[in-house]
Amino acid sequence: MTWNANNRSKPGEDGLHPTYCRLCEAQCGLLANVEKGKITKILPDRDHPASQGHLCIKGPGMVDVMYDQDRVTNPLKRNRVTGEFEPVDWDTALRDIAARLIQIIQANGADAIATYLGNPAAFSTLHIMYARMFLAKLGADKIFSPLHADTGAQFLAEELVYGSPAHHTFADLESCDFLIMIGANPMVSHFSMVTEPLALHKLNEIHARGGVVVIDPRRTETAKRFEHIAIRPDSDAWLLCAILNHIFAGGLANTEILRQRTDDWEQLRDALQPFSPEIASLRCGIDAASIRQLAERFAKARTSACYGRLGTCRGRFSTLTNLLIEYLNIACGRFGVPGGWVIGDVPFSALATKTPAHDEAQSRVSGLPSLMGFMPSGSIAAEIATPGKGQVRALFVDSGNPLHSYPDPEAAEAAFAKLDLLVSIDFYVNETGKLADYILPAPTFYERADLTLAFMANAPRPWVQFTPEVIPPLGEARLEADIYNEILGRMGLPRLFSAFATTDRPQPELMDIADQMLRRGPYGDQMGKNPDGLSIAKLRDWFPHGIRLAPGVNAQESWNRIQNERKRPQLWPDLLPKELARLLSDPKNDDETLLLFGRRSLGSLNTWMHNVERLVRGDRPTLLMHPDDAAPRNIADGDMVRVSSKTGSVLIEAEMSYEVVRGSACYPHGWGHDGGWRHANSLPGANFNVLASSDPRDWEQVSAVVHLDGIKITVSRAEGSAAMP
Ligand SMILES: Nc1nc2c(c(=O)[nH]1)N[C@H]1C(S)=C(S)[C@@H](COP(=O)(O)OP(=O)(O)OC[C@H]3O[C@@H](n4cnc5c(=O)[nH]c(N)nc54)[C@H](O)[C@@H]3O)O[C@H]1N2
Ligand SMILES: Nc1nc2c(c(=O)[nH]1)N[C@H]1C(S)=C(S)[C@@H](COP(=O)(O)OP(=O)(O)OC[C@H]3O[C@@H](n4cnc5c(=O)[nH]c(N)nc54)[C@H](O)[C@@H]3O)O[C@H]1N2
Ligand code: SF4
Ligand SMILES: [Mo]
Repeated sequence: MTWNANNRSKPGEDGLHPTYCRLCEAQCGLLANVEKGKITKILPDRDHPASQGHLCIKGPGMVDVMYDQDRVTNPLKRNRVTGEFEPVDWDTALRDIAARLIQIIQANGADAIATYLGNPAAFSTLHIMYARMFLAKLGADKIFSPLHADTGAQFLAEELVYGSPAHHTFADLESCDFLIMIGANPMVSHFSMVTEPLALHKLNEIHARGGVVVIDPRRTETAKRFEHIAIRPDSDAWLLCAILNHIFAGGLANTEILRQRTDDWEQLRDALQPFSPEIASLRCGIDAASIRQLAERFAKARTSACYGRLGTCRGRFSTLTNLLIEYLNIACGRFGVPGGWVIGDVPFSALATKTPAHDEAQSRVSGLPSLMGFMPSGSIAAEIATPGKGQVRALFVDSGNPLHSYPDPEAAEAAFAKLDLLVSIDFYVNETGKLADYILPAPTFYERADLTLAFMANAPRPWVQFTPEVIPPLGEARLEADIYNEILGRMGLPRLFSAFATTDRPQPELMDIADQMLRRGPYGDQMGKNPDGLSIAKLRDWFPHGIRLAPGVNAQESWNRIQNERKRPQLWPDLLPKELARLLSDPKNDDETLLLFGRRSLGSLNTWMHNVERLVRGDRPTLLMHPDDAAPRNIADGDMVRVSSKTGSVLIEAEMSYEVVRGSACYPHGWGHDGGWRHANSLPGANFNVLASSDPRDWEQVSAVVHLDGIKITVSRAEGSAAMP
C-alpha cells in the first residue's frame, strides 16, 4: 500500500526526503538523501519542530540494517526436516498459511491462534490496533507483547489511580525546576514515556534551574552528568514509602489538594507510618538523612516532578513502586500544574474501542491477569506447551523476538518448536524466527509511510509529522497490514478496517484511517469544516518537517483527562494494603547473593541491531562488578565468570567497576545471538534472560510483569579462567 497522492518528493526520487526515525520514542526528524533509488546518507533535520537537528547513531545506522546482507526481503519457508530456509513465493506462502489456519481453527478452535506483537510495532501507524483486528477477524484474541518486560506496571498504576492504562502521566520538563528520575537513563534511551528528543538539553535546563537527581544502582551516563543517588536494585518501593512518610510526617504534603481533589489520602498516610527513613535505609542503602533531604527538596521546589521508568517496572514490587511515584507527585501538589506531573492531550480522535481493563481475562496456565488486553507474556511458552482448551497451536510473531526478550529462552525454544504453525513477520531471521515455518519480510521504516500517532500525548512540546516512504520497499517486502489482509482474503474473511467502510470509502486503507483520526481530532480540519485544521495531505504538502501542535502541555487540563468515574486520583486501591504488607514482610537479602540488573547502549536497540558492525564496534557485553564484591570471590577484571541463578547459568566476562552499587551486578540485555545474522552471532556475550525465571510465582502478581531487575545470582570465577586480553 502506498500513500501516493501528490507527494512532494516521490518515494525513491533523488534528493533529500524529510522523514523521521521510528526506533525510539524521541522520533527525531531526519533528512534521507536518495541517489539512484538508494538511501546514501541520513542527516539531522534542523527544521524539525522538536528535534531541531538532534539525532543519534542509530537513525543513520538503520540504513545499514536496511541494506544488510542478512536482511530478508523475500518470503522464506523452513524445511522442518533439514531446518533450512528456502525462498518461496508470496502466494504459495500465504495460501499455505491460510489453509493451515483454517485447519487449526476447525480442529482446535480459534483460541489456538495467538500473536506476539513486538516493540517496533509501537512506532508503526495503527499497527497495534490492526494486529488485534486481524486476530479478531479470525475469532481469536490472545495477544502477547513486551508489555510484561517493559511498561506494564506503570500502565497498571495509571489505571488504578486515574482510571485508564492508556492515558499516561509524565513530567512537564519545560518548566520543571526539580526532577527526580528513578530507574531511567535518558542519555542512552532518549526517554521513554516522555516524548522529548532534546533530552540532554532539557535536563541541563532543569539542572540549572534547580536539580536533576538520578536514582539508580549504576552511576549511569545520565547519573554522571547530574546528581546521583545509588540505590540497591529492587528496593525503590522502600525509598518511595520513606519519602512519602517524611512528606506526611514533616507537614510537607499539600493537604488542601489532597482533601479537595483526591480520594482516600488519609488511609495512604496512615499506612505509610511504619516506613520511616531509618527502616527504609536498611533496605535501599540510602541513608535516612539523604532520604529526608530529597523529600524536602522535592516538596519545597517551585515546581517538581518524580519520574520513573524501566528500573521501576521489572522488580518484585513494580506496581507498588509505580503507584508510589504517582502518590508522591499528587501529595506534593505536583499533579496537573505547569512544570509538574501531567496527563497530555491525545491529539487524535480515537476510532478504536476502549482499552480493555486490567484482569478482564486470565492466563489459563498461571491464572495471572491480562493488562490492556495483553495476556501475561512471560507465559507464552507455557501457553504453547500446556495441553487443554485454548492451547496455542499457531503463533504470529510480528516485529518481535520473544525467545530472546523474555525469561527462560530454553523453555521458549522447546515450546515454539512444537507449534503447528509459527510465522515471523520480520526483516531478519532473529532467534525466534529461526524456528518459524515462514519468514514474511516487512519493510523497514524508511520504506514505509507513517504518521506520529503514537507517543505524542506524552510530549511536553507536542508535534505531529507525516512521512511518506523514502524509498519503496526493497525486494518483495510488504507492509504488515497488507500481509494480514492477504491472509484474511485467502481465508474468505473481511479485510482489516472493513468496519470503517462507507459508501465513498468501500475499502478503507491504513492511512485513510490515520487521516480520519487526525482530521476529526482536536487539531484536525474536521473533514473540511475547519480549513485551518490539519490533515495528512496538509502535513505532507505544507509541513514535511512536522508541525508543533501547541506551545506546551495544558497542565491544568490533566484533571479533566482523568478517566475514572469520580474524576479524582484514587490513592487507596484494594490491592495497596496487601502490597504494603508484602513489602514489610519481605525478607532482607543475604550478603552472598548479588542482585543482577540490566543496561542498554547507545548503538543498539533491544535484541536486533547487533548485526551492524559500526553500531556495535565499541560495545563489549561484560558483567560490571564492584571491586569489593569481586575481591572476596577472587575475581579480577577480564576474568570469565560463571553466573548462576535458580533458573540458569551463563559464562561471561567480568569487568571491575565502581559504577555499580555494592551487592549488585550489571549485564546488558539482548546479547548472545544465535539467529540468522552472521556478525551478531560471532560476537561474545550471553542472553541475560537465561537467568530470569519463567515461573509465574516469581513475578509480580498484580501486573504479571516478569522479574528482570534484581535477579538473585551467585558469581564465581570460572575454572581455568584467565584474564581476557
Ligand atoms: N533482560 C531483559 N529483557 C528485556 C529487556 C531488558 O532490558 N532486559 N527489555 C525489554 C523491553 S523494554 C522490550 S521493549 C522488549 C523488546 O522485545 P521484542 O519486541 O520481543 O524484541 P526486539 O528485540 O525489539 O525485536 C524486534 C524485532 O522486530 C524486527 N523489526 C524491527 N522493525 C520492524 C518493523 O518495522 N516491522 C517488522 N515486522 N519487524 C521489525 C527486528 O528485526 C527484531 O527482530 O525486550 C524486553 N526484554
Ligand atoms: N540506545 C537505546 N535506546 C533505547 C533502547 C535501547 O535498547 N537502546 N530501548 C528502548 C526501549 S524499548 C525502552 S523501554 C526504553 C527504556 O528507557 P529507560 O528506562 O530510560 O532506559 P534503561 O536503560 O532501561 O534504564 C533503566 C535504568 O534503571 C536502572 N535500574 C535497574 N534496576 C533498577 C532498580 O531496581 N531501581 C532503580 N532505581 N533503577 C534500576 C538501570 O541501571 C538503568 O539505568 O529505552 C528505549 N531506548
Ligand atoms: S534518538 Fe536516535 S534512535 Fe531515537 S529517534 Fe532519535 S535518531 Fe532515532
Ligand atoms: Mo521497551
